Amino acid sequence: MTRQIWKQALKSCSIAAVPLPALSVKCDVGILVDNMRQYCESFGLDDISLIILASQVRKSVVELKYVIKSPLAKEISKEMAEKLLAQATGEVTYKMLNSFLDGVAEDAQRVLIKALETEEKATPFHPAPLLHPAPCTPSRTPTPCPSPTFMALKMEEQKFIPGNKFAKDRNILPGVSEKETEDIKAALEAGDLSGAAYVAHKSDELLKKTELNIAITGESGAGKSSFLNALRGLGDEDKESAETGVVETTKEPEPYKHSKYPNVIFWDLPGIGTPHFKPDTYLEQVKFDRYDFFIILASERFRANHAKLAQEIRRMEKKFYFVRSKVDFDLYNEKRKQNFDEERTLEKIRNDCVNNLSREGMSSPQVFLVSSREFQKYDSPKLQKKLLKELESHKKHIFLLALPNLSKPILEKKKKALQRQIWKQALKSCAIAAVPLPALSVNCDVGILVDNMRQYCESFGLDDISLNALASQVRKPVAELKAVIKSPLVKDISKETAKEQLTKATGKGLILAKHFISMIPVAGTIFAAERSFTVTYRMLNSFLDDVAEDAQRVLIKALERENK
Ligand SMILES: Nc1nc2c(ncn2[C@@H]2O[C@H](COP(=O)(O)OP(=O)(O)OP(=O)(O)O)[C@@H](O)[C@H]2O)c(=O)[nH]1
Ligand SMILES: [Mg+2]
Repeated sequence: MTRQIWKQALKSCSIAAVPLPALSVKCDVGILVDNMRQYCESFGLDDISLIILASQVRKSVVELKYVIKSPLAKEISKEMAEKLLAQATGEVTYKMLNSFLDGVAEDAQRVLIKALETEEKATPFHPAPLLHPAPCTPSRTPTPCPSPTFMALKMEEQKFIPGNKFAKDRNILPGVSEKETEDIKAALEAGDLSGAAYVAHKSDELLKKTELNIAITGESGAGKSSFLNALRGLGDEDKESAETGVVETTKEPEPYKHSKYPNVIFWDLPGIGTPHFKPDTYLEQVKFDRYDFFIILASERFRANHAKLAQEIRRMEKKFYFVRSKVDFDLYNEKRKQNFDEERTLEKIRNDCVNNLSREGMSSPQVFLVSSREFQKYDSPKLQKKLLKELESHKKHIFLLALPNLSKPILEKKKKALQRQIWKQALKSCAIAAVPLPALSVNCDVGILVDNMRQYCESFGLDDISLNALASQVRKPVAELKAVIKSPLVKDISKETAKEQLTKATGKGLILAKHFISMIPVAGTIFAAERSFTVTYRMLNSFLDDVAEDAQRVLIKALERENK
């Protein structure tokens, strides 16, 4: 029955609606009366049903009627419906506070992210050559370079499940201990953004501990495993190297540690587009979303699979380098042509990659031309330097990507707790010392709204004191943090601001109601219909609640035994 209320409310507000000036509501009270009666009857609260019930349980009808709080079906009149409508006001204020609270919660999220993100600057890491084997020198099977966590997981899983070898779930912050995660959560719960930032911003430590998983992906045979070996300074025949071959070789993602930074892990992925790894299932099979950064490797032509991989990475808001492999092979083939020019050929390949990626919507794609056979030539030195230089910012990026996973549920929870109080506040504002705001057709005490708006801001840490503390914590000008806040700041919240917010809420309500009202002829203005819709909807809803409770009480009363 609840599901039908909106239809009935609409019917009452549109067809043959009559203005009720005292309530600023237009509706057909007759339709409401019919519905109220129908609710009573369908719950057995009409005279006939009550007489039958009374005789069934051998009690007097009067005794049963005594526990009914709603009017009986035959007593329901137009006057009674109007009285209940008058009780169902306060809806516009309710919406306004709700949407304002949404804005504040989003602001808190943005401020925290802004506070923690850093400009890209020279790396504090000291670039070291990658060209020597990793200190960890594992055997080729089963896992080339297992870290303790990988080993633990490896032992757990006898059977290979692709992508299952990750050390931890990505729902917790990378590089942050459990204790630190709890501290961040507690600070967020207390609306202490600067406290949360303090823990998260001890970033030197954090960055050392943050694990960066770099996936090397591309089509089968593109030279991914060979490229990884070259990057680690190994030949294809070395004991610790990844297996390479002329047929499909890598059948599951394998981790290999960075030679200098153990928390940087390269993942040699199987190739996309073979019968084992069809394009449609590849991303899921290799658990593509679990890697932090990507190197797409392509030999020969730019293909649809490369576009698919690039698009997916962009969709995840992650980054990649595009490596065009086996350029030695291309040059060898081109050499046979009479007007061969090595530089021009390389430029042609590079431009082709950049153009194809740009066509896919990638802005300033990073393209490197390499040969694993002649790894010191072409763009490999540039690629290695760039990778080392950007390690910190890649790590920071994954930290910021993970942060909302932690903070969102907490801020949501906080918001919900405040939300539960809104109806009381809306009522207070509409009842005690309410003042008419003719321009909005709303009666309320704007002062109460102002108090609430300020309280929301403060409890989310968006007041001046908290913002200053946060700014000094993260060493950024407070203006930079304030720039991302869309709601008014605490000190700027005035009665005027509250009125502006009320106006916005009225607008929002109209859009929602228009959707329904557009389906049937509307009497009067859309605004009046929308307002009437919400008010009558509420009234019918609470009336139905009462009737349902009454029915419950009657039934209990009918069945209970008197203690004689
Ligand atoms: N000429 C030349 N050949 C290369 C280069 N890189 C790889 N190859 C050869 O290409 C073939 C495939 O190389 P892999 O490294 O196994 O390719 P992959 O992408 O790992 O293949 P899958 O594991 O099947 O996905 C091997 O025969 C390599 O020797 C290169 O830079 N130049
Ligand atoms: Mg391979």
